[in-house]
Amino acid sequence: MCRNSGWVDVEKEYVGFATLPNQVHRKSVKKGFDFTLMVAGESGLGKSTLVKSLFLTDLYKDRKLLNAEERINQTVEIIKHTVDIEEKGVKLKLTIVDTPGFGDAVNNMQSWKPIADYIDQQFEQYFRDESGLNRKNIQDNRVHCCLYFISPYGHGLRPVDTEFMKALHEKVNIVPVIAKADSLTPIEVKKLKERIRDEIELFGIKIYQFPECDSDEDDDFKQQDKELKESIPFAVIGSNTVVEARGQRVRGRLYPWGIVEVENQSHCDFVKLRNMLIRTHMQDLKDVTWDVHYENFRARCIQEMTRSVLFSTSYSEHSLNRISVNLVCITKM
Ligand SMILES: Nc1nc2c(ncn2[C@@H]2O[C@H](COP(=O)(O)OP(=O)(O)OP(=O)(O)O)[C@@H](O)[C@H]2O)c(=O)[nH]1
Ligand SMILES: [Mg+2]
Repeated sequence: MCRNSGWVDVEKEYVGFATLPNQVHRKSVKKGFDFTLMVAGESGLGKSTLVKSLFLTDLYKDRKLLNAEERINQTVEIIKHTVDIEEKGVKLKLTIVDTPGFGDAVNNMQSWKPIADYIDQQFEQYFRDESGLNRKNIQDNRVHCCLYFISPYGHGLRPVDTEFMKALHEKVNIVPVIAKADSLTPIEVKKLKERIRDEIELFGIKIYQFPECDSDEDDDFKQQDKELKESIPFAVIGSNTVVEARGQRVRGRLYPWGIVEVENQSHCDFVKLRNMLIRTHMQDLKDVTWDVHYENFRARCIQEMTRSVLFSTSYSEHSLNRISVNLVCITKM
């Protein structure tokens, strides 16, 4: 490097790699982000309403409402919606995977199966694409988070909830939510949350764990992080209507006795959930999907492939041995 080049003196203090975060930032913004959110749970708990409220987009314009008869015969059908959202020049390709009708069938104990298969299929597709020739333009459809809706009317988890979560906890980040929290008083919400948390532990269900807060974070952040962890399962309310409350137009539900505001933190945890999904933990949800769930899937695939190769090799060796034994017998005859 030339001493006269003008930037050498500066070089001692500033080589330039401090710009790396900016370079990464620019590149990511240019590329855009993607996030896949799945909603699952019993039918009618407000899944579609909530995702629409979360992302302020009408994902369900073309929805065909099923009549009562169709609902009874309805099997779990998975619908994928993709929307491109842009905010301050940052593009987000958001995919919502809705699982309507879950819990409608007479035997609900296998309702998790098509959902588990769907998640596996996305992993499988990615695994195949990743091992293929054109790895640059892989369409990544892996599910990063599954909001699991729990009924507010029960006394905790139902068998179908535990079955579902246990079948999926090794495949996807499960975030449990108490649906239609406006049907519960604050004390009931508190009790139900405690009960659900206890049952999650009792049944060994591994829901999404928020990462530990760094010790050098400021106190405000630590407090927020603590509150977030204590809010699990988030008690949510969804609404797609705008109502007038305290002189302001807000997203809420109008009842004869008053208004429930979706974005009022003293009414429900909607804002906490949205902040967690969008502002604070989107990248971590993606990282855990990559590093834990996809890695597990990949390891299982490779193990199976190795086993089948070994089996076919030993099988052919075994067959060869048998052939040579037969040949020896024939020649001896
Ligand atoms: N009280 C109350 N009602 C809600 C809430 N969210 C949605 N609803 C209502 O519940 C009904 C069902 O809502 P959906 O969003 O269609 O429920 P879903 O879980 O998507 O139902 P499926 O698609 O059949 O599985 C609608 O009448 C909604 O207006 C809520 O937070 N509180
Ligand atoms: Mg729905």
